[in-house]
Amino acid sequence: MSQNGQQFSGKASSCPPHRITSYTFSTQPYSAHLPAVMTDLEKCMESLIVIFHRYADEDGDGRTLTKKELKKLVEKELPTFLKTQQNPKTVDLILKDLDQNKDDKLDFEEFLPLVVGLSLACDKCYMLHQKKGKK
Ligand SMILES: [Ca+2]
Ligand SMILES: [Ca+2]
Repeated sequence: MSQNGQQFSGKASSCPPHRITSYTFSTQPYSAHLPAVMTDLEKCMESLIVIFHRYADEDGDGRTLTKKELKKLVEKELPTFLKTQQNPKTVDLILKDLDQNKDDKLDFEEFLPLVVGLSLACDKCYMLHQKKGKK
């Protein structure tokens, strides 16, 4: 792992203003004392990171997803989402949409809105489903 506090703080300063800056994030607690039992949410966060790097590491640069890596990630990890998209250029559109610094790659911060957006959509379905169930 090449993650360290210094790298993170260097990156944070270049963050667009809409990103979270009001908290102090440190990579220390998680790498220093991994809890014996992780909560569900912690497991989700870990999964996100692990999955991102599983695909991002393929070209030797684990910090970013190239279009090829992103395509593979979406195909393998989000097949249902991909099926609902009729557009064969879906991956191009995702990349164009999320690539804030226009380097044709997605770093982890740029990748997260995809997961957040899909989670929001899923939550709406979940709520609808629950409402239907109650009736
Ligand atoms: Ca990569
Ligand atoms: Ca980028």
